[in-house]
Amino acid sequence: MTNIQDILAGDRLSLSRILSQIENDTSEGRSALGELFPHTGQAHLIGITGAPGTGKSTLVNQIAYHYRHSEGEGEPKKVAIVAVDPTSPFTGGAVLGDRIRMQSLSSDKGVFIRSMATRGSLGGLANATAGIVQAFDAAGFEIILIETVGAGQAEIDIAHLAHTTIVTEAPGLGDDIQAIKAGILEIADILVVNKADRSGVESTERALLNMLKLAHPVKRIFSHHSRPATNSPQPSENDSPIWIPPVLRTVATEGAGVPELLDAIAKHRAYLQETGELELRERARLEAELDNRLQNTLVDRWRDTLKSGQYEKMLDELVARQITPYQAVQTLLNGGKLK
Ligand SMILES: Nc1nc2c(ncn2[C@@H]2O[C@H](COP(=O)(O)OP(=O)(O)OP(=O)(O)O)[C@@H](O)[C@H]2O)c(=O)[nH]1
Ligand SMILES: [Mg+2]
Repeated sequence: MTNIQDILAGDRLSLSRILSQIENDTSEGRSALGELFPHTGQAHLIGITGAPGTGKSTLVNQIAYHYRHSEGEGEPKKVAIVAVDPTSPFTGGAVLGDRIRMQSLSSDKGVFIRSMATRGSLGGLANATAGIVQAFDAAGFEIILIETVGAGQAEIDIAHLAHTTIVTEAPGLGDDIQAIKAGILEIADILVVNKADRSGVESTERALLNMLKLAHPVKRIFSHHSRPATNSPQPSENDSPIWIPPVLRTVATEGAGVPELLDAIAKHRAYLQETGELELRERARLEAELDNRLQNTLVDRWRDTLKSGQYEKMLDELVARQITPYQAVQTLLNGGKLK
């Protein structure tokens, strides 16, 4: 059995073991989460999402490295990294890009890297990720970086886990920057144009700024124009500060721009705290998890009550246009009889 005290005390082996139990949603994992949960709520959760290949993993490694090595008061922060559905091996690019730094990460006891496989339902992945993040939080990791790929519902769900969401872009991924659609821009607290060593940075930056103007209310646009663009909270007309997502440049392979990125993260956290938004996000986050788990549990329970083939039969009838989707739902919920 897991010794919860060992995990709370930061024992890596116990933590690693329980992460697998949580990921597989076993009863041991569930009961451990039950004991760990009261110890959560301390970590700053940072989501990093963006199109494939924009350099998220490399950037995440650099962010972790800088949290471990930047000069600051006190001990360096403990950092956990959760890579959700990495399409390329997590450290692949980064190890090639910056061998020495990343070696120092993998031997650093203050860093824990966990890759998650995509399996099961969307909701399942979001729940498993939420559980993993809670375990890291309870184990005393102060910074938790969550990397997801793309702009699908899974990323949006997982982004809702985070306090600060960073969306990455890279020049040359086509003028079809629409790849990051308005949906993903809405969740962005910080926009990063990575691979700033490549040509086309300016046009990518410009495209992002234009999309920001479209995505944000008039008041924000006004404020954007009337003040120098900074990433600090800015007073709006009614004097409650508003956050304008800054657009930053990085070269993740070299670490350029990463200190400024850490700065923007700190400013965003301060903004969340000062405005009370942190509590609101915390509440929304837990509500999303509650909702998600409730839906999954209800649907699972209900599926268990279906006779085998009943669902498929209903789908066949639906495809054959014999019933409507609404009728199909009614029928399934009514034990197979059309009301
Ligand atoms: N020139 C340049 N290359 C970079 C930069 N950042 C990352 N790369 C390279 O881009 C490639 C992809 O980097 P990753 O960090 O794996 O990108 P990712 O977004 O995590 O990729 P997926 O997880 O597969 O979506 C690797 O070869 C990196 O070395 C950068 O700032 N400049
Ligand atoms: Mg990656």
